[in-house]
Amino acid sequence: MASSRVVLILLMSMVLLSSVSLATNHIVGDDKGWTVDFNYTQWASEMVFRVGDNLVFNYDPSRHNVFKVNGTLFQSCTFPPANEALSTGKDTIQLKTEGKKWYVCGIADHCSTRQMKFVINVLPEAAPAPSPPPSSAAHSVVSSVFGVVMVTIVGIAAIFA
Ligand SMILES: *[C@@H]1O[C@H](CO)[C@@H](O)[C@H](O)[C@H]1NC(C)=O
Ligand SMILES: *[C@@H]1O[C@H](CO)[C@@H](O)[C@H](O)[C@H]1NC(C)=O
Ligand SMILES: [Cu+2]
Repeated sequence: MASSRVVLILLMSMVLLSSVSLATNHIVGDDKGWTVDFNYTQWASEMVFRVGDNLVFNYDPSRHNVFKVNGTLFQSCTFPPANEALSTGKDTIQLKTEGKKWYVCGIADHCSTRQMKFVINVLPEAAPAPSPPPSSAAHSVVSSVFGVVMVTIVGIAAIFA
């Protein structure tokens, strides 16, 4: 009796949480970070990028930088002006629009021969269940807060059930 109620509550919580859009932080290169001779093409092929997600570049700023480029510059490993590089060593880029985005390192031959380049395809924000509403920051916050509040209420109900 008690345990079937707990299972039901867990299922309800999962349904609620699945309708909440959560932004993901994609750590480029995972534990390796942004460095030479890591296959970022492979890394990027293993994940789904959505509007609202973040790309996080962790690297040694004395050795690497980050340029967002277009497809033409990407193919030829040519770079925008140096002052347009990200170069703090810990750069977060929010993915604000759908479509292809290209990233390279602009130092030495890291793009052309050391694999410091990758392309991603950003998909629309995960739509909350029934009708896909226009995406806005306010909406995500409201639905997140709603989900958390509901799960909390359900959890409290479980304790007193
Ligand atoms: C990186 O991974 C991709 C996808 O798995 C593969 O096609 C490519 O050959 C790899 N590049 C290198 C230099 O190993
Ligand atoms: C890519 O950017 C370069 C430099 O800003 C520009 O000259 C070129 O036309 C762009 N190519 C495309 C396909 O947008
Ligand atoms: Cu580099």
